[in-house]
Amino acid sequence: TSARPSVTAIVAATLSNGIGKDGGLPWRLPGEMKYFQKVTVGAHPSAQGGAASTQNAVIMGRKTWESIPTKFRPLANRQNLVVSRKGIDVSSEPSSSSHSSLSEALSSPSSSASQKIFLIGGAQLYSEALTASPPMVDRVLLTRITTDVECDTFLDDFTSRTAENGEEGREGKKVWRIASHKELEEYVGFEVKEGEVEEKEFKYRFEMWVLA
Ligand code: FOL
Repeated sequence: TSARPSVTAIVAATLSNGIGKDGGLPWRLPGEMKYFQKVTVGAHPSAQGGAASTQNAVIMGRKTWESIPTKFRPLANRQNLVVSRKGIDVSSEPSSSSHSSLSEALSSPSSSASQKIFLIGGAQLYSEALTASPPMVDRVLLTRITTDVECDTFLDDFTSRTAENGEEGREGKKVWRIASHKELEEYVGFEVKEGEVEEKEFKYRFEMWVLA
């Protein structure tokens, strides 16, 4: 009967909801990756190297864990929770733990002790969390990549489940709405470029969606 923790998904997706290709990201965008790092570590300077309980948690599936370059793994200054049905041996990794399901990860002490909890992928976990009723995430930090690029892995199309699309009505059923840029900045705790960002041959914009 413990309360569901508030969980934020963070993801970069094309207009076709493409998020991955060949087991990795379809692009290399250092500026966008810096945004991911800054958001998930937290603007709070004391989070850097601070006690585990003052850090944020990042929850990810086993394939996403394996997709992170070994030199960046575990993601620094964050509690890393890896979901794998079979279990994965992360016992030699600092700040890392293995969990048999998303709900098990969410109810673990490393989540409860964390400041903010981020779901960082991949497609299987995003889909499980977004299609559950009620959804297991109540906020999505979506970087919308408006340049077309080939992908073989896709995000559940949660943004079409809005009041405008007739998903409302039934009492208490929550729908997704896009937050204002100011709300996004208040949530992440730092200034974020508004509107179209250009990096290499790509264009994207930072969005936040909330369940309301
Ligand atoms: N969300 C967003 N907005 N962009 C992403 O690229 C993204 N990627 C994932 C999940 N959510 C995302 C999953 N994939 C690293 C690599 C892959 C990855 C997530 C993180 C990674 O190496 N991160 C380092 C930064 C490394 C660098 O500076 O290049 C980190 O410390 O966060």
